[in-house]
Amino acid sequence: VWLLGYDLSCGASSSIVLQKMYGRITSPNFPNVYPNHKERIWNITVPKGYSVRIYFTHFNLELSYLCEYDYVKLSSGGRTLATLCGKDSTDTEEAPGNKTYISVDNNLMVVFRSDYSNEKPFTGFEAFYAAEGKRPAPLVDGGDMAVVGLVLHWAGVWLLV
Ligand SMILES: [Ca+2]
Repeated sequence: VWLLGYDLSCGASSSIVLQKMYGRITSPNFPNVYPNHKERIWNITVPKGYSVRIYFTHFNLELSYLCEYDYVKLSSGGRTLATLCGKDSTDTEEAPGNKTYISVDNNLMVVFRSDYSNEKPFTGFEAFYAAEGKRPAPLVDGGDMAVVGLVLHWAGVWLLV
């Protein structure tokens, strides 16, 4: 938790707060080559009771041992869900491929970081995220509201009668 707060305050100028139910994020300059020495932080927050699911439609970062150079890091609930780099997973590095990742609470932090050089040009990433509820909240809530309205209406009619 302390680390999360630290990251947020340090990267405040480059931190992007996202509060929509779904969206798209990409590396800087996507679909073109991403710049060196860049850090970008997205803070995705959805309503309480929901989780954030994210998947990658494009992923091409510089591969380095344990993703030390360039990476995309997914964090939630004060812990790292994944540190991603390269194009395909190896024995020691993970690339997302078709995998989806889900937050442990209603917040997902995505950090993109590139170091000072690239051996080749790399195009970075494109990802889509969406809120995922344990219950279909909008429909149920809407239904409840309609029921409440109906009861009030009946009460109104009853009062008039
Ligand atoms: Ca690099």
